[in-house]
Amino acid sequence: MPGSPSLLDALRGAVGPAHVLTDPDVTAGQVRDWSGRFTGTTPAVVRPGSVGEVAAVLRVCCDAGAAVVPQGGNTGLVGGSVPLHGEVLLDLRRFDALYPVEARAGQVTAEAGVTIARLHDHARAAGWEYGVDLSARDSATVGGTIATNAGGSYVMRYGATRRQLLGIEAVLSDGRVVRHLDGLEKDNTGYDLAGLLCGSEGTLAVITAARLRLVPRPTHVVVALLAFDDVERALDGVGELRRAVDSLRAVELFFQDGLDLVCDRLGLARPFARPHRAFVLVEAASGADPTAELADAIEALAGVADSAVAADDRAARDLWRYREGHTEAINQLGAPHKLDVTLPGDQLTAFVEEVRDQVVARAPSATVWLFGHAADGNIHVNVTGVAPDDEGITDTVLRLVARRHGSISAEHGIGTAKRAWLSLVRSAAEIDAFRAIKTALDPARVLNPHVLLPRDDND
Ligand code: FAD
Ligand code: 2HG
Ligand code: ZN
Repeated sequence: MPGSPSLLDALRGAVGPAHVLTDPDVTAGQVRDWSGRFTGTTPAVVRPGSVGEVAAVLRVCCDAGAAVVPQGGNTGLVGGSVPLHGEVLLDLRRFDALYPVEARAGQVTAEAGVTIARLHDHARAAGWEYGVDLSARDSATVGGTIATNAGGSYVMRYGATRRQLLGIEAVLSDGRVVRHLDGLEKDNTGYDLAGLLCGSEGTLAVITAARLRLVPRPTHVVVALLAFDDVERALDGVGELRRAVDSLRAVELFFQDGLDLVCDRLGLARPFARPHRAFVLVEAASGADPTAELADAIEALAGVADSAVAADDRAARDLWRYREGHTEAINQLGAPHKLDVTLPGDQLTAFVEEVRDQVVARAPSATVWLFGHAADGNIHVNVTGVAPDDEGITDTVLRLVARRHGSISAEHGIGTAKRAWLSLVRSAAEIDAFRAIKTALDPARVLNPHVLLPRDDND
């Protein structure tokens, strides 16, 4: 039984008493998610330090009928990394080994608990770069970003996490280990287990290490912020920049209300003298200076009301802060509802106009914040001023998205927050196939049994 002395004793036997934490004051930060919307309880946070220890913990939990939630940096935003049903919490951060960059192949092997910031530093020191970046980089881990197939700001150029993944080491729910870390670019030997585990949100296996592809480190990076007084013009500008600027690697979008909030909450100066309707932040990166190419493309755009180009790294970081500061600034207003959606390009403007109206029509106390990765059609809809358990907000937003043929998760995953809506975008046959995979790899439903798949009779 979860929490029983025999379970705790067996867990202590598996990883050593120092790595089984039961004091609620000590585990408080790990049972609550980053946004503050989801809080659970756990009999124990367990911190294995080797593949053998992960296997032992899973066998103990399997025998005791105790479910397990794997956790990395706990920056996930869909309630998938916290024990909402009293599960054992498996903290993977002791898996922190980072191996030398393999220069011939442009690859590296990293353990699951390595943070994305550390991975970046490591790759850069060897003249390479890791193609996934996100503002949670100081906490988010290799394992967590694989489990969620994290996106971030450079997807338009390098793809999401799955595209970086060449191999994986993981522990299955019965304790058996799958390991395929040789990093062969060409390797057609059966099912792509790494690709399957990527985006599986801790429901199929515990990821312990990965072989990752690196990209050449650009020597020149230019960042610019463009202001528009019309959303359609801003989005047309995104398409035009993608066509004209080869070296583009990020195109981000936000609005005046979000910019005001970020400036007020984080104490930043406003970038322009007067307010504008929409802002597009662009980053170009290359082995040759892309400044002239970017400046020419901006000059040719219709509807640019104002612009700022960063003259150095510090100024570039300051411009990024206006975009990356949104999550932190919004959280200061209270636990938000977060819906990370993608829309087809021709639906974005209409969606941006209607989603605010429809959410406020449903919940008059709500404030809607919109920002996102414009090049990917990925809008982050954040809603504050409503109760954390008001599921009508999720329902309103996700139904609008489905009606416009979008996706209900661009990059954060389904977690517990959106599992009831998966059938809006996945057919019964697809969900049956998901369940068959889950049952094959985790028949005892030990791993994150309340995440991703819609509720069924076993819940
Ligand atoms: P956790 O939050 O600990 O876990 C996330 C999920 O993965 C859970 O379901 C968990 O059970 C599972 N999991 C974790 N580790 C393992 C493992 N080793 N094996 C198996 N399952 C595991 N996401 C984006 O995609 N793009 C962004 O731009 C982005 N920006 C963000 C900015 C901020 C400020 C914050 C707070 C979050 C942001 N996120 C973003 C969301 C989050 O950072 C990502 O989902 C990230 O991939 C989570 O990594 P983590 O290590 O924190 O995982
Ligand atoms: C981002 O793009 C992250 O900044 C977080 O995906 C989005 O806070 C959010 O909703
Ligand atoms: Zn994002």
